[in-house]
Amino acid sequence: MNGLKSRGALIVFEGCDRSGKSTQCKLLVEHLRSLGHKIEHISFPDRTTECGKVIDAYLKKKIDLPHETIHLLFTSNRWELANKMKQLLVNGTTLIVDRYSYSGVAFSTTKGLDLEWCKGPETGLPRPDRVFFLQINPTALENRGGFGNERFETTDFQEKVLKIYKQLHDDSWVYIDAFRDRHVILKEIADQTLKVIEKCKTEKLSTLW
Ligand code: DGP
Repeated sequence: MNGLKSRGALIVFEGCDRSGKSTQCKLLVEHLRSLGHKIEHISFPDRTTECGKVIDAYLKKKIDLPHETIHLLFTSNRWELANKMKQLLVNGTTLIVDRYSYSGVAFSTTKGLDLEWCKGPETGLPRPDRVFFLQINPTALENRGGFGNERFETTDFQEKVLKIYKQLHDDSWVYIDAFRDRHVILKEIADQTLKVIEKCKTEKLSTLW
């Protein structure tokens, strides 16, 4: 050891709505805990915080807000949890996070905001050690069920979001074919996550972007 305390890994799941992110997060959390790892599961947006309650009302179409305002609220929602995330990471807990800044930028850019402007307020948030991007053809999403009445839950919108996501990938990203059996997907993701956890132990946490 070089004197650094082992830190946890920041693992993020991204992908279009209904691509299976929440299911894979849950399965991965259970799997890693069963192996004895210290794991916390976080989902964005976290609808329980002060910003989260407004976001929830917006997504359920109870209120309307300018694109810029809701963008900044989604970002603030991540900042509300940023200190807690850093503390957990430096204390050796691995975080499995369902959506992150990439969703923030992809959804707002799809609505017409400038991509670089959208990235601005995300600057300084902890940088993921690995992003698993669950790939599925948005037209196949319609058959998965669960497309409800919330904002953005249309195939047309999701196809546009997908194009922006692809502009955001960096070397932390891995594309996962999400149109397979959930346990096959889990095995691929879990094998990679275990390697990332090992590699991060002695690496300093960095920040976006
Ligand atoms: P979810 O709870 O993961 O189903 O997300 C709810 C919806 O909000 C979904 O359509 C994706 C969208 N969303 C998630 N994060 C963000 C964000 O940071 N910014 C924007 N504009 N939309 C987001």
